Amino acid sequence: MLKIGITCYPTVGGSGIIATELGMLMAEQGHEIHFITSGLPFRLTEVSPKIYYHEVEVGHYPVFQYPPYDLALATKMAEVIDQEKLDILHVHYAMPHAICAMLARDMAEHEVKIVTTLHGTDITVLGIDHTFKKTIKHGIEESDAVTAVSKSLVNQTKEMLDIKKNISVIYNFVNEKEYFRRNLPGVKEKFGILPEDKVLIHISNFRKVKRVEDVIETFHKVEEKVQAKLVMVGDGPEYSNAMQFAKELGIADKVLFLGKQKNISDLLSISDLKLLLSEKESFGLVILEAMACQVPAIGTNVGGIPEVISHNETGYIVDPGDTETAAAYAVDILTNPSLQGELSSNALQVAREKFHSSRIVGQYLDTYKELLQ
Ligand code: GMT
Repeated sequence: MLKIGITCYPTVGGSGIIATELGMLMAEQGHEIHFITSGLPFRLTEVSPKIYYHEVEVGHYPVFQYPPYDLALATKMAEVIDQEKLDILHVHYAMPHAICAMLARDMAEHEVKIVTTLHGTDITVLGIDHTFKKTIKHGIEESDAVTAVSKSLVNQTKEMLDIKKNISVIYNFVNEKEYFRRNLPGVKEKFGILPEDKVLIHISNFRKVKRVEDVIETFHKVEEKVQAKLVMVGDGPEYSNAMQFAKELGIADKVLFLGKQKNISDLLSISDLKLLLSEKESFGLVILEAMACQVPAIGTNVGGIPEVISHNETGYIVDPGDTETAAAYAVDILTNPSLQGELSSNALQVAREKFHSSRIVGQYLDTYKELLQ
């Protein structure tokens, strides 16, 4: 039985989901899990005697121009390492969590090993900002073990930050108890979707990198040939531009903007096709969530997406911005039930084999055990 500290961004986002689900699954196996975060991780739904939550509180003293969150986190990490005698402190995101963990390791008396998981935006966005380049590189090089969620992210990290240290690939996973296709009669109707409408779905935080306008443009080309609706889930900076764009194209009545939603697997269960047309994506957890619900996906040829979608087997890969090809593939899938059936069952099989939670959790546990030998 290991004692494991976990730090992640507790708000909505793939990295927070992975960190929390990982903690809950390891707790089920008898490990003791200590979440050290600024807020209760939003996916932490399980009540378990093996799961503890240590909140990082930042005092607001008038003398500080900016609240020192990073130092408060490092202090809390050091306290938990010593009080709970942690074996492992697993941080998700190098910035700033790996750096805080280094400081905590220095301050603590009890010996702990630091594992850092890279999720993407810390490298693809912050890594190119010179202010943080050295800090991120230091956090990675001084971690006892580093993992990344795709081969593409490993290569990108090594190249951009000139890192020689070994970074292992541990893919993302989904909680199979939550993500499976349900038979939900009546749900389509509740959203004003006709039973015969095909449903395309996009889920993201609507950042610029997600290219949500391409999703809408692709859908526009699809709905000219196929009776369909587009369900847009999530919220973020591009949300209102996306709504405006759908209006300009005259398809506002066919695009449902649902904002942030909790029951993603219910929405996936009424969907026929997932679109993720980002310009940067280290993995694309939403694709895997779709695959687990038997929804094939069309994704772009960037980052880790081609490691998640097998072209021609579980969906299709297109170049970023190529909405013409994306739409042509979508029409193929939506008008050919046997193709759709084949892609859907392949998607489920790959989600259950290559990305099965027990396999991935096992790989993280092996990483910890290797460090503790
Ligand atoms: O994509 C985002 O903006 C959110 C970010 C996060 O913190 O969750 O996602 C990153 O981590 C996910 C979990 O590993 C990956 O599935 C996403 O591909 C990755 N996003 C990017 O690389 C842009």
